[in-house]
Amino acid sequence: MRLIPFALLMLCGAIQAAPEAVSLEQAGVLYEQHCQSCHGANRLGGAGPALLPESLSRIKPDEARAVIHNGRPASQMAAFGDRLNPAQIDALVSYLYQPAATPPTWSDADIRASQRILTDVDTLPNTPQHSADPLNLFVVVEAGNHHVRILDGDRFEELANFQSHFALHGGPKFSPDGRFVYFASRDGWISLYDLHNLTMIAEVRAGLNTRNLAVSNDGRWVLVGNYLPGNLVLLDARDLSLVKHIPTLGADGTQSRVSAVYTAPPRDSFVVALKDVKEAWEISYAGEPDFQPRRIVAADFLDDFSFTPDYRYLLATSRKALGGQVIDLDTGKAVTDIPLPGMPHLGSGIYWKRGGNWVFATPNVSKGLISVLDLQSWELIKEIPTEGPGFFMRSHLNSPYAWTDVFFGPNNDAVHLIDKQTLEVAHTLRPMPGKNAAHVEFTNDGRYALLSVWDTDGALIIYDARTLKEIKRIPMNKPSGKYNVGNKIEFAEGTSH
Ligand code: DHE
Repeated sequence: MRLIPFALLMLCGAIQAAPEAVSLEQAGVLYEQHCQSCHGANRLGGAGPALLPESLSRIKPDEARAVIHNGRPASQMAAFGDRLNPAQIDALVSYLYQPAATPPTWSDADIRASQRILTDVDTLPNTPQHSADPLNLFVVVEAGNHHVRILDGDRFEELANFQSHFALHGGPKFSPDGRFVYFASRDGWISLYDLHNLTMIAEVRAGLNTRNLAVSNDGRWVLVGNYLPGNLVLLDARDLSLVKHIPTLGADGTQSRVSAVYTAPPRDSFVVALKDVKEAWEISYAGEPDFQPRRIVAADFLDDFSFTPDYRYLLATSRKALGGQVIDLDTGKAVTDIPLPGMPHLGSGIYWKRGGNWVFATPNVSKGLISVLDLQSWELIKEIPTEGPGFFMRSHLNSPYAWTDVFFGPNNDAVHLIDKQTLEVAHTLRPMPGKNAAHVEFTNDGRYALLSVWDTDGALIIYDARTLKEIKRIPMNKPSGKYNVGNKIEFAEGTSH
């Protein structure tokens, strides 16, 4: 046997230790070996979330690298740092951010095959099987561990706590009687939960990347707006079975993603904003609907939007010029541009009566100010400076204050309470100094306000909405949105749509 000199062995070791560049093709093989069993063939998702560029748009590559290396606490995502070298992890991250070689599809057959009926709703009692007021329940999304908690809004005690699909986003929506709640996850899963019986009824994957959903105010239909594939998916609200998908093609045939879809109760219609063509759609569900969209030509591409209290006008975020635009849903005409220069988060905008007039206020995600508009003249009447850009805003008919967070920047532990008449910041709370305070919702009578401290060691904090005294603190892992059943089904003043 030929002996290999010791120095040569050492050199071989050094060469082996230095990770070689890994091609994207090799990374694809690594994906199949290590990731596919959880994240699905073609990265479409499975027990773990989808890993398409659209699904990863909110995660920076460095974070993705760290998650592959270290795993994700409180989840099934294992650490791969001992099995994959840094070059392999880098290549895997690059691979995940690449569009799939064959563009992913999600057909009607895929939607139908994904539907699961978990409980036969016809076998369940149709009265609340708990002692809490069904119109004062709270649905709380605990984003840090992908759970949902149902709270009794009188005693602030937990009635149920269950796992959700990965990354619920947007407000859950309710059946008109408040019995059923519908959730959408970013990965396109729609879930139907029975609040009377505290049990899950059905789920279906309506798309690969979803924006949000709306429920018709007659309780019959669920309309889901998707980014991937860009379309609308209409479901039967009883069991989430597919009725049909509605392609979102502009008048010139251009395929578009959906920015958002909401219900406009007095109009018996869904209103849809399209992201890639300059159109808003109104889809009536009155009578025996054919769900043919009525096209409204917009002055610009539309992002998120809100309504005036009578649902006649739509206030939409516009990417150009002044930042906002108003569309008259009756005439189908663009009315005016509105000066909203700070990237308004209009879905979080709220309205109230100031003196005798309706005003509308919205946080802005790129500037630390609240824009307040007069809804009669469309004039910007005030820009209220805040300690940083905000995301959410809430009030209640019985509250003198509009509560708004400072979601971004070093002061994200602050929450401002704006006096709805003087339009001045009346109070600033710091519920847990150094931790992000965000998103408020009121009890149905407006007496208490529930606030999230959006942190792994966070909490849901309940305030007396008048004295601002803390009533209770419930520890939670990144509680995000919370939704009061009564406020939601009444489409109450001060809450989101
Ligand atoms: Fe949201 C609502 C869009 C990022 C948490 N968000 C909405 C809605 C839209 C929207 C259109 C209204 C849907 C509804 O309620 O039916 N959100 C967007 C974005 O375009 C944006 C900026 C980028 C994106 O990647 O989607 C964005 N949103 C976020 C977050 O980073 C947040 C803070 C954390 C998360 O969960 O992703 C977030 N969005 C929320 C919440 C609501 C929401 C909690 C519901 C608010 C409510 O009170 O109704």
